[in-house]
Amino acid sequence: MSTYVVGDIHGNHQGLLNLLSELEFRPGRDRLWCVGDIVNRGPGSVDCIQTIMSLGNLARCVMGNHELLLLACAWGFAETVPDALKPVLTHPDSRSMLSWVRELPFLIHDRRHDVLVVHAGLPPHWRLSHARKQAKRLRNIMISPEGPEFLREAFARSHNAPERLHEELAPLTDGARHDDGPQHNSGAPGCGDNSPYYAVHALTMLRRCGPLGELAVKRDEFDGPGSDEGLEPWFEYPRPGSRAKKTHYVFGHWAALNGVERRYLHGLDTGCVRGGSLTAYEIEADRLHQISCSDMT
Ligand SMILES: [Mn+2]
Repeated sequence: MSTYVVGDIHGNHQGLLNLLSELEFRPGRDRLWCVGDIVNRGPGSVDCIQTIMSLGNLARCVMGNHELLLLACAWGFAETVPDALKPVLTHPDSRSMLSWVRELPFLIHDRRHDVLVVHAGLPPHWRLSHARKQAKRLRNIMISPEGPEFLREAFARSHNAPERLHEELAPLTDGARHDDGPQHNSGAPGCGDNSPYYAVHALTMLRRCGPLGELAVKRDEFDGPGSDEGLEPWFEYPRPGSRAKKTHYVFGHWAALNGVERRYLHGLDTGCVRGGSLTAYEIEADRLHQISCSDMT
């Protein structure tokens, strides 16, 4: 059995099929994990979801910001509904696809190989145990009746008022040691590290940040190299408790980097929907696979 973690697919279903064929992927034996953003942009969002769902328990996917956008569209509070997501919303099987998306975890940790999969990143000051706790809590909120209201508020903070995002979500310096309560305090200002709004932003949107997870003020600046003074990519900082541990971090979301490959760091977004390539990390073999998508756009 092999486990392949696939980078941001973004509705490029043909790319996914080509990659699976290149990997000689064996449904029913091999495992397919995804870093999220399987939908939107490309024309094959429905097919991508259905192909991955069809693998049953051998497929796992973490929540990406575009999966959250899909839910926001379905729940009626997205500012605009992207054309590429409309076929999911109007499909006869839309209900089962949307409930599958709603239940996606925000983080996967394979203890056996010590591989952690997240869509965007982990704030540098979070211990792995804290990240796991935050991710679990987010998933519990999302599948609860409060899920839509939570996401609406998360979008409002993250998208509409970035200056508030910065003020309200700047984490407390000792935040990583907080014990999390069972409820989320929606509407509570300044809740720092215990804010699920900070956590959802970090796990699904983070690129550059400060050493204590401070976020950039303007969203538009997240992507540009060197545009956030004093802010480094989240993975450049030392992480507490990680000196002796050799956790492999696998992430997507940052196509502008065109992939990151270091000993314990695997950035898999290589822009497959924009004519780049689609990349997979094979966990057991600790190696990358890549196919070109340049003839598919
Ligand atoms: Mn993304």
